[in-house]
Amino acid sequence: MLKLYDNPFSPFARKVRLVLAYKGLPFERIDALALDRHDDLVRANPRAEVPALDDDGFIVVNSSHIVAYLEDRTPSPPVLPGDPKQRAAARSWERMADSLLDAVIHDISIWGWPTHHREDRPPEGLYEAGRSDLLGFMGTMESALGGEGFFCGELSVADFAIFPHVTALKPLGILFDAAAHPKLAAWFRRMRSLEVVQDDLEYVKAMALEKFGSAAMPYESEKIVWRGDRIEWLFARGFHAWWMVELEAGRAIVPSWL
Ligand SMILES: N[C@@H](CCC(=O)N[C@@H](CS)C(=O)NCC(=O)O)C(=O)O
Repeated sequence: MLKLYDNPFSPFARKVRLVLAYKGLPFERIDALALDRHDDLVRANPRAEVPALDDDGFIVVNSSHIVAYLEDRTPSPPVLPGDPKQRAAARSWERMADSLLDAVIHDISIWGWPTHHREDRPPEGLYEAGRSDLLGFMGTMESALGGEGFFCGELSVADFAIFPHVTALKPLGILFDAAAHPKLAAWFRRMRSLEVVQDDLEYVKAMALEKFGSAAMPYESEKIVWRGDRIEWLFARGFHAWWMVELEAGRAIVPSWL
C-alpha cells in the first residue's frame, strides 16, 4: 500500500491527500513531523519535509513531484486537464500556491500557531504587507475564475493546491469580500461541497483536537523551519533584519539536502 509521510495541517500534504483520495488510492499515513518520527522522515527525505510518498519502497518527495508521479501512475481520474495550455496553466497555479500563497500565509501566521507559543510580537508592518499581497492575489484569482467550474475548467491540481491555503485566510482575518470576490467565494463553496474535500476537512479537525487537545505536544515548539520561498518573501518585503535575529537566536532552521 502507498505510504504517505504526512502532517494533518501541512498545505502540501493536504494537496497530496486530496489527489490520492480523488484518484481513489488508499494510503497509510505517518504523522511524520511528530518528533518521534523524525528519523523515519529523514530516511525518506533528507530535507525532513512532508509530504513524501513511499510506493512499495520507491520514494518521491516534493508535493508537485508526488502529484506528477500519481498522475503518471494512475492517470484516471486525471488531475491535469487534457488541453496543453490548460495543463500548463494548472501547473502554474500549483506553483503559485506552493510558492507565493504558502510563503505569505506561513510568514504572517507564526504568532497564531498552536505549536509555538511566542511571546514576541511580529515585526512592525509584517501582517499588513502580507495582507496586502494576499488581497492582491485574491484579486488575481477572482479575475481568473469563471462563474462556475474550477480554475482550469475541470477540477484539477490547481484547485487542490490552492484550496488548503485559502482555508487559512479566515483565521488570519483576511475575508472574502462578497462584493469584490464573488467568484472566489463561489469556487470556495464548490470546493467545500466535494466529498474528498469534506472528508479531509473532517480529518484536519479531528487531528487538531487530538494533537492540540492534550498537554503533550508531539511537534517542534521552539524552532521554525524556513524554506526558500518563505525566506524569499520576507526578504522581498524588507524583513531580512528580523529574520537574521531569528537565525542568530537559534530559532530558525534552514533545510538542506545534505
Ligand atoms: N516544496 C515542498 C515543501 C514542503 C514543506 O515546506 N513542508 C513543510 C510543512 S508545510 C515541512 O515539512 N516543514 C518541516 C517542519 O516544519 O519541520 C513540497 O512541495 O512538498
